Parts: sequence; C-alpha cells; structure tokens
Amino acid sequence: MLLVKLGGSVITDKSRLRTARPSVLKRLAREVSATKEQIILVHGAGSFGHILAKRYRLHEGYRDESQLRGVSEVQRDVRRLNLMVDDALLGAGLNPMPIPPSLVVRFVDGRLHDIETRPFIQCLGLRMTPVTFGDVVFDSERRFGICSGDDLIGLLHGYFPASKTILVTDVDGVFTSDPKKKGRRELLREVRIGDMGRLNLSVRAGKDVTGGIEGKLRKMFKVMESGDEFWILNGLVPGRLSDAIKGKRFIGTRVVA
Ligand code: ATP
Ligand code: IP8
Repeated sequence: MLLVKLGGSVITDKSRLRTARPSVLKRLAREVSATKEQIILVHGAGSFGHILAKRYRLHEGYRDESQLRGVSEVQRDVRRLNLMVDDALLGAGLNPMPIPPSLVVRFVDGRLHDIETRPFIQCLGLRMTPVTFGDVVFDSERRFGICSGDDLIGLLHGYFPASKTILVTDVDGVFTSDPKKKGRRELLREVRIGDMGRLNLSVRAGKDVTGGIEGKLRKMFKVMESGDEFWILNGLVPGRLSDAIKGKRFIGTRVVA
C-alpha cells in the first residue's frame, strides 16, 4: 500500500486562481499507474482552494453570512480540480473513485478528528483507487473549516499503514530556506523534528491557509513512527515520482521520525 499526495503546488499554479497544470497532472497520473501496488491518492487544492479560502477566511470558521458564498465556491472549485485529477487517472488506465472529505470527515474546532474509512476499504477491496482531497468541511464547533490533504494523509496513515508515503510538491524536497527565494540554501536528504528550528520554512506571501511546508512537516512528525518511509519530492521533474514508487534512487527529502 502506498499513500501519495499530489500537492497543489505541483498540479496547479498556486499564484493564479483556478489554474491547473494539465500536462503535469497527466504525466504524474502515468507515473502513479506504473505499479501494481495499491495506492490511496490524495490531492491538494492549490489555486482552486487557498486563494478564495483566504479571501473569505474560511479557515477561521464561521464569522458571518458573507463567507457562505466562499464555502460554496471553494467546494465547487476543489471538485472541479478533483474531476481533472480523475480524468488524468482514468487516462492512465486506473479506476479512480473520488471520496469527498466533506462527506466522510469529522472536523472539530479546526482539527481533523476522524474519517469514515468504509468507502476507502470498499474501494480498495475492488482494487479501485480511492482519491480524496483538500476540501471545505463542516466543523462541529466552528461550523465549517478547511481540511487539507496533509491532514488526510496523516489520518489515513494511521488506518492504512503504507510502505511509503510520498508528498509530491514543486520543489526537490525540504531546503534550509525556500528554494524559490534568492540566497544560499541546501537540500536536506533527511529532515528530523530537531531540524525545524534551523530551517526557514516560509509560507509564500501568506497565501496558504493550511500552513505550507512547515504545517506539512509538523503534521507528518505527529503521526510518524520510526521506520516509516515519508518522502517529499519534486513532481515537476519527470520520473521522480515513479522512481520513488518503484523503489529506485531519486532526489528528495526523507522525513525521519
Ligand atoms: P497544497 O497545500 O496546495 O497542496 P503543496 O502541499 O504542494 O500545496 P506547499 O504547502 O505549497 O505544497 O509547500 C511547498 C512550497 O513550500 C514550495 O513551493 C516552496 O516554495 C515552499 N517552501 C518554503 N520554504 C521551503 C523550504 N525551506 N524547503 C522547501 N520548500 C519550501
Ligand atoms: O491544498 C487545502 O488543502 P491542501 C484545501 O492540501 C482548501 O492544503 C480548500 C484550501
């Protein structure tokens, strides 16, 4: 079993509202299909989620009625992106089955509490590919909130122990500072929780409502146990994801418990 998250940074252009990267998506779908192992696929929202979620402050929960338009638009947009992902997976010969988080998660006070696993189990039983994604969800305290693909990866990892969990982004892995900014930095082959203090993990211009790379790493450290294989790699470079899936050598960062 593999857990793979196609990050919003790689399947969309996060700086341009509702802008997907169809050719990257198509190639990544082919790379994902290059294994007989079962995969639970998660994808991020990128510019189909973060920009409007931020504008309407959806990650803060209900404040006033004007946000409801944002709830509707964001849930529609992430479904549009999900359809594109499904099309790409179908094109690559897989049988994807979307599982919208808004229907299966329990969110309490801004945190992912639990998930209904039955649809995942049934899907895997049919050897189909469950596909879930970052979404707007109901929250029992705040009325609604934003569930990220990273939250889902963390929780699903507990229910479906994977031989490898791979987070695909638009950079080679974790660096000492943001590779998209000027200045010296170094790619880390391994990152441990003790490294967090010395890394510069910026969230680009406050555009990410789910914590960016720092949030991602903290969520992983919380759920990992020693020996687990968690990787962050660059999906813009052809072959890296398929090499990671096949157990070949590739460039990336291993997140170590
Ligand atoms: P989404 O949440 O939309 O699914 P994602 O999971 O693909 O997105 P991000 O949360 O955007 O990924 O995190 C990846 C981004 O983090 C990269 O585009 C990179 O510019 C930024 N970043 C900031 N600091 C660092 C760092 N020290 N090392 C690596 N990436 C960094
Ligand atoms: O892109 C965020 O999920 P992520 C979901 O995995 C929304 O962080 C709707 C912004």
